[in-house]
Amino acid sequence: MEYILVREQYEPAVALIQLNRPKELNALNTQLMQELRDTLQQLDKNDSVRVVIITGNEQAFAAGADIKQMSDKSAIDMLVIDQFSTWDQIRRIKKPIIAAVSGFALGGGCELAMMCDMIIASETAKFGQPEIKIGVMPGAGGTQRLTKAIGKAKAMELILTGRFITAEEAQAYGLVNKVVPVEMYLYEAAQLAKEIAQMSPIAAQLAKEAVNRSFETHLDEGLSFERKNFYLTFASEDQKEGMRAFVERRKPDFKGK
Ligand code: DAK
Repeated sequence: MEYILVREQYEPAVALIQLNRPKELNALNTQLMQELRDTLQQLDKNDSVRVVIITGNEQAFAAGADIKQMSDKSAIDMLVIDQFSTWDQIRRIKKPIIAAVSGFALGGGCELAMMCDMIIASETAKFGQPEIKIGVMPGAGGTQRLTKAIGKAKAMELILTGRFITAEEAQAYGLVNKVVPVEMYLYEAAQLAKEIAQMSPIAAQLAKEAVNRSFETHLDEGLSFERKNFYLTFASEDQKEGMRAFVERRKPDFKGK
């Protein structure tokens, strides 16, 4: 791996992926995205990992897709390169993913953060979809996910002006879960990850899938999908253990079975 660093047991059952192109503010080139996809797919299959954190560095989560790599491409070049398949594969990761964001989360960087399940931000984080300033528009879900997250008026403003919002604004609009001082954002993300890692990984996976369905389908279909996955949790030993532990007033010991 050239552009990402991986710590498989950053905390017990919590893996950390660090985007690592600091000189380019973690601009997401094709290779970085492929490395990220491959790593996430491996961690998804690794039973000793239950939650993944994706982070950058203090200066940048990611300042967008690599503009230098894209700048001279034609529409057909972009079609043939088909970067969407990599992004789609990342979207299908089953384990919970937390983005720990400091500094710039712009364009594809903001879209990557929004593809994660939750965002913990440092006070210095800046979010935006500035693609319009370079003559394009969001291409990896920004028009959809930002609109669902913060509503039409604000999403339209950010996407049509390319303005950035601060971490505090992002929290007020519902884009991020929590804002903390810069020395704390990774710690805070790890605390959240550790809490989730104690839950049944089966229930967590099914619940993540069902929450995501609410974005992707109409309510009727989402509810029936949620119901089916809810029933399916009852096929797991973890459901028995979890409910039994509650009744017996002790901590559950989830085995992922
Ligand atoms: N791409 C390539 N290099 C970048 C970059 C980017 N997005 N952002 C920054 N860099 C590089 C700079 O070129 C500079 O490199 P050198 O010139 O030193 O070699 C270095 O990082 C430091 O940047 P600055 O010198 O500009 O630093 P400043 O602090 O002055 O400014 C900034 C920071 C973040 C405001 C500025 O760098 C900036 O505006 N960056 C571009 C932000 C942006 O427009 N982002 C959106 C890019 S378009 C797709 C999936 C996704 C996408 C498209 C398709 N498919 C699946 C098909 C997404 C598209 C985008 O994200």
